[in-house]
Amino acid sequence: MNYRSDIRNIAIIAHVDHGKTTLVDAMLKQSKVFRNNQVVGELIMDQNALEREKGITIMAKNTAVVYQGVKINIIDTPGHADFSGEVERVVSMADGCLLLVDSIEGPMPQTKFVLRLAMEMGLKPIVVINKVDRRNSRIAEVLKLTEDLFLELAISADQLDFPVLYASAREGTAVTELGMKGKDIAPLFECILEKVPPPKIESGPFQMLVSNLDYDSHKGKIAIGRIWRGKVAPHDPVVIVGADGSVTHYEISEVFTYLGLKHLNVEEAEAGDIVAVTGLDKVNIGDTIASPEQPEALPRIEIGEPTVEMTFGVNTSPFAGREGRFCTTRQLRARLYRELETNLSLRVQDTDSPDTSLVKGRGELHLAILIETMRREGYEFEVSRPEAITKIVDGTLVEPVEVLTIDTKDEYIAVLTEMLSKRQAHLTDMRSDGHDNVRLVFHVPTKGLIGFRNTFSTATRGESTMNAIFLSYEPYHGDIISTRNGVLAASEQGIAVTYGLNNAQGRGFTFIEPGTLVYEGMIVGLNSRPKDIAINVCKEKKKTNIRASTSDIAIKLTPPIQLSLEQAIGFINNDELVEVTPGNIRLRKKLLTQGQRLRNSSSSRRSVKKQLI
Ligand SMILES: Nc1nc2c(ncn2[C@@H]2O[C@H](COP(=O)(O)OP(=O)(O)OP(=O)(O)O)[C@@H](O)[C@H]2O)c(=O)[nH]1
Ligand SMILES: [Mg+2]
Repeated sequence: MNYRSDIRNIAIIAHVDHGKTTLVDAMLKQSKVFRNNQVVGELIMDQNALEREKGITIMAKNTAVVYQGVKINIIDTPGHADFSGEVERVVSMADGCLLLVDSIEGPMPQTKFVLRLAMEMGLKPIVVINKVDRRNSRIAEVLKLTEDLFLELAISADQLDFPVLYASAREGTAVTELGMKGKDIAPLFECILEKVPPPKIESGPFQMLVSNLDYDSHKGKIAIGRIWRGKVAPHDPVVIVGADGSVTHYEISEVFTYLGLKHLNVEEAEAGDIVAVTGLDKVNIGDTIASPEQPEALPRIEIGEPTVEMTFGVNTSPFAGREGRFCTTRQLRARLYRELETNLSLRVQDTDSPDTSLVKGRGELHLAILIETMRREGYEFEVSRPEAITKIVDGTLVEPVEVLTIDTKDEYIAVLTEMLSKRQAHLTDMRSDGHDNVRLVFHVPTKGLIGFRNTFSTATRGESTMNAIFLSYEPYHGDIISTRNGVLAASEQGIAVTYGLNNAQGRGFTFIEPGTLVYEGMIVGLNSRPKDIAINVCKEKKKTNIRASTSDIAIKLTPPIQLSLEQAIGFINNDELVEVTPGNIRLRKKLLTQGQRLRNSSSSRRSVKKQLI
């Protein structure tokens, strides 16, 4: 077996926000892949608009730098648990990983998840304790906790022998000994060159596993992956071995490798390298591209199952078709099925209704990102409340349960514990740092977490963080009764005015500004009581000839609560929908008129009575 000493392949893995993308910035900047006057900014790899807005990585991406003549292929991965499928998809390309751990937060549940994955793949780990510049960092303790995690997860003894670096990704420095003054990121490069094994090369006919897909309007589909065997060059004949074992013949158009943010056209690429190839319009992630001489498939990538589902349906509101470019069932279905090509942990299923598809993902955020992406592309549709996915295992109904980690202040312990116990959570750990900060760990069914983030932020005044990650399937714990109040639903179509909204504010909170177009059954606010009520927010003040003493006093409305998309999908109940268009996010009752809603509730009461008899 030969090795390629001129290449190293590494994946950067960690819990969300521990500084992976910032560390990639530091590596790119130091390796001078940019022109001197090029303005590159921060979080360079987070190029997607939603990534930039939310400040998180959503998709795994490749880049590369050259250090002392050695090319280091780098795979940046997302840390949010909802995007774990991205990590599962790409780690097999690497031989080593940088496990980042925040110097204050320490190892988190997602740190454990990604480290386990890396261990199973046999990657050589390098631990990077990051953000050592932060005041209050507790480096020694965090290192000890990280070592404990390795003891728990290591599969072989040599995995316990890992180097540790201390970095400030933001300042672009890393050192090998605590207390040393950091100068640059070179110690990290040195460590990668020394400790990460160079890729093995198998000689023989070409073979590559497709780990990612990209699109280019001129070049078409771009298949990205690692070459495991042989070489590839433009115009080579190849076959694609598909999921069902089918073999399709193609010719490669172009071959690219990575350097910084550039794709470099190359004449030839060889085993051990990570490349992008074009010309294969039917290729999918997980397929093997191979020489026709030896068309053998590599093991397909295994991706964890989705845990939440919601329906995506054609927009049925009275305003349907006004704002979207793509509004039909056919366009919506085609878009959802296209998403499956790259979004591996997503599932789409047809339902009894031809206008509605069931979409399953790894969490509320996973689905919310898809909804936001589609709405920006010009799609218009309606979605239902997310539900946890239950299934029957050995005759028993089971549901997903998650580990919820909350970092908060002592004063919020009581309120959080009470809120969560209503959601069937139980506390499994509580640690205080003696300075008013506390970490609470709960086990909670996924259904109990839906919509929890909204109430969590309000209850802790935005001063706390929460992270949840799938733990296991457990026997169904029973339904959770919604504790949300009723809604204020518009009673007729028109334009909301101050007078009408002021009346609504007498009943609860409102969600819309004066001047907003509303339709009957659209949710315009939250009632302060449990029942829904219909209210006419378009009602103007009656004009009279008599001058009342108060008539000159202008009505001052309380500013409305404006729900973001994620808040909206966490807010609605089962008999409600979120209408999503490029211009608006509206909440609505499924049944629009009050008459329909009353009939429905009395008929459902009758059917319950019947069951009881
Ligand atoms: N003080 C300090 N802040 C840092 C450091 N590294 C990263 N940060 C900050 O931490 C935040 C998260 O950094 P990212 O690089 O986006 O983290 P990430 O791990 O890529 O996050 P995801 O991709 O969403 O999982 C940003 O505000 C960074 O500026 C560091 O070394 N010191
Ligand atoms: Mg990132």
